[in-house]
Amino acid sequence: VSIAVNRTRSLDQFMGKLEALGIRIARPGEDALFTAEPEPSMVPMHWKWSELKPLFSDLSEHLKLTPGGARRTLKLANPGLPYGTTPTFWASIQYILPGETATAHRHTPSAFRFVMEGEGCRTTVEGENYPMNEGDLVLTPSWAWHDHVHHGSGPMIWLDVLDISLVRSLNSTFFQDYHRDVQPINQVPDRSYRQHGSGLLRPPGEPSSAAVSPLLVYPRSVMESALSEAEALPADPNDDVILEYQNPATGAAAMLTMSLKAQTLRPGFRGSYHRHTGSKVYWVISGAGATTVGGRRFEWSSGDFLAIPSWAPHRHENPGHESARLFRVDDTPTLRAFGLYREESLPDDWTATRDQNR
Ligand code: GTQ
Ligand code: FE2
Repeated sequence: VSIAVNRTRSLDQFMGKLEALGIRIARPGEDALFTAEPEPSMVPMHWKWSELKPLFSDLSEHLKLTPGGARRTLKLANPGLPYGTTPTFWASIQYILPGETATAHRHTPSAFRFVMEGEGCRTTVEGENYPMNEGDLVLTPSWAWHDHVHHGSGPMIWLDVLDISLVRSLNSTFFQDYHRDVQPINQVPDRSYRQHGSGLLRPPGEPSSAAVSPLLVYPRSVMESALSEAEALPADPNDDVILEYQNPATGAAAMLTMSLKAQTLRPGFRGSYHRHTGSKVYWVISGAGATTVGGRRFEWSSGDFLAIPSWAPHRHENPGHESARLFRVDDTPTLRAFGLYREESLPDDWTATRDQNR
């Protein structure tokens, strides 16, 4: 809805006066306050593992890990955004070599790591020390001290995601370096897992009232057995077999701003077209398949990343003969917190009935 404003000299003078006062009025031809539907500037992206993997040897030449909290990462950038993989988060791939240390620091953006390749690295979060092995998820809550120390024998590669575009747009970034390279490790080094790791039983007493998950690590074996149990449930029409990593104390998403999910697309699965508000990134744990976003079909395989903007119609398929497993991060907890989450299913022929301007 645009307001008719006649452009005259007296209007130009009036607007000049307003500008000096820090005031604006509707101007001829300017963008309306509202769009009928989300019109994201973020574009769908597909990063292929075959193109990413060869970058790491050059990256480690150019970027040395030094004290001061630096990290060696490839950041997945979106050409439609000035900052971030999506409007709410940055996804990066962290690469760390045997003997290296990513020194201790803390920041208000929350983070998680999902281990892609390698073994033998350990991360310390608020004094709790956890191994990082393939398929493990480790949380770094807001303002928690964290460092990563690699004593293994080969390179380690993991997915890091921080809700940093959201925190930055809210002007709420704080950062501190720890006074030493690494934190001392607590007497019980993996307390959160020992207390809450079963997800079924916990030490007696009042449940934790904190909204932040009391559990810092979600091992691969638990994710895999939960997904295989879920295969006997009715399939999800969009996502086949899908589970969300939860805060075991509340049943809510494991993080406040982002939802982390693991899913299996069984052979022959063809999902429905649908769309929802909020942005998401997939990492292909194993297998291969295809996702159509808008009118574009992305054929992905093990190790690839896919980013899908808000409200873009999309559907997943696994035309092959083996299961595909995906890890996904989206910002639905943020959207839900503000009452902005919406989703809808679309008919298979939605392209025939709707504008094709995506
Ligand atoms: O490992 O602490 O990808 O602080 C970006 C910022 C990783 C980390 C990133 C970070 C980290
Ligand atoms: Fe960090």
